[in-house]
Amino acid sequence: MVYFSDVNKITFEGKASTNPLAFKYYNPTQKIGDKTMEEHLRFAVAYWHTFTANGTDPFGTPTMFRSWDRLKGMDLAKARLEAAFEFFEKLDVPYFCFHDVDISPEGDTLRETNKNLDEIIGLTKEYMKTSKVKLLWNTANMFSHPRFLHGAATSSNADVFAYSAAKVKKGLEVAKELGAENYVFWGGREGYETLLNTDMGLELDNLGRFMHMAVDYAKEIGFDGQFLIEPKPKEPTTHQYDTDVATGLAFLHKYGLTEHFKFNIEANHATLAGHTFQHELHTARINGMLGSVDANQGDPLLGWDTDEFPTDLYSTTLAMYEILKNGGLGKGGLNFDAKVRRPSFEDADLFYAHIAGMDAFARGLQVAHKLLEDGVLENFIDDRYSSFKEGIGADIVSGKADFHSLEAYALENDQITNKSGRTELLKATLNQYLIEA
Ligand code: XUL
Ligand code: CO
Repeated sequence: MVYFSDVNKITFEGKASTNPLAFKYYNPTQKIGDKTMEEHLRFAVAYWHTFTANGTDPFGTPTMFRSWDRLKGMDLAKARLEAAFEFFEKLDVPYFCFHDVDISPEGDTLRETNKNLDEIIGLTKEYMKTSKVKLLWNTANMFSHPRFLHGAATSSNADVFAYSAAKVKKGLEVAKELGAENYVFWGGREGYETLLNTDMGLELDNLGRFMHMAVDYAKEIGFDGQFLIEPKPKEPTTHQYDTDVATGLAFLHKYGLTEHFKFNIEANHATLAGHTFQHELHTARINGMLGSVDANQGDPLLGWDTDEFPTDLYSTTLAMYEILKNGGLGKGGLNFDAKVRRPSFEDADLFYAHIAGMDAFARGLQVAHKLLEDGVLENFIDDRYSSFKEGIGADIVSGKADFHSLEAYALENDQITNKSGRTELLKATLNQYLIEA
């Protein structure tokens, strides 16, 4: 059946278009440098926000009633899947992402849950045969069900650790079956509320053990997708263990896991951690750990994870700048971990929201490419650090200098001159590029 009968395939019409159901900047076949926009951006639709969310918030009941919502259980899951593939094709996205429970209902037992999942994954595989859409990543939801109230791999209850292992084992089998390019670990309730009842050392050791088991099992079944950790500082727990990229890196180093993981950076998680989106992408990039992106944005006035569609050009431009500097995202992509606002309850809003996000990143890509082509920031930064290219600076970088030679140098050169950092000039130049590039 057809679910979005009012919408035809979304095409690129260019910036002069007034058609709300058309791309103004995202032109999948347009080349930017050596790759097409589609290859650079690798957009993915998030199953949970687009096909299962219903507008519920802590103060109100659902506002969104989709045509498939009249069904229940497996019938609902099957209808959603059909609607999802229609949506992917009309939006012309190359990827999608899901949690196990978004795509298939939980049963009364783990056996029944797995049986449901097998049936839905079989159907998904059929749809994927005739569609160009591929699985960017899947993951296990180990935060919604009450059994996870103390966490999953960091629960105080070993039975929950075992259950979680079974969920991720199944998730990796699904990833292999559907040819997922990545597998994501967002530590939904891996954290704590109070140290009055928490053995943080044991919980983190257990998380390290859990990740090693996952790595071993992926190897055993021959799943060669990229493992991704998605940092977030808080919500739902007060202290999420994978706080930000730097904290995640320390965890991976401590438990000897760095070679098996990269990061999935979410914009709204970055800002919740008190960082910019660019900071998190940059930190991952300079450590060779930038894997994928959950493309959304937060509301600077609200202190929680609002998961809005990304429309802030400043942020998408600087994000694409980091991604281009990274040489692309490899197996990763830009997943819209974003939901339409509660009053945007009509089906058409799902399209408008994705078009807004895709155009914002396409434009960001164009501007970032031009900035790099012209060496605007590169040349400035290169010059700013030029003192490390010769003389005493070169000695510092090469390891030739020590405190003795540096003291001798400083005693002869204590009349230091500095150069301006030119923050305002650079911001004005960035604005020029945003407006005109
Ligand atoms: C939650 C979040 C998740 C992960 C996948 O804040 O971002 O949806 O992306 O579990
Ligand atoms: Co996310």
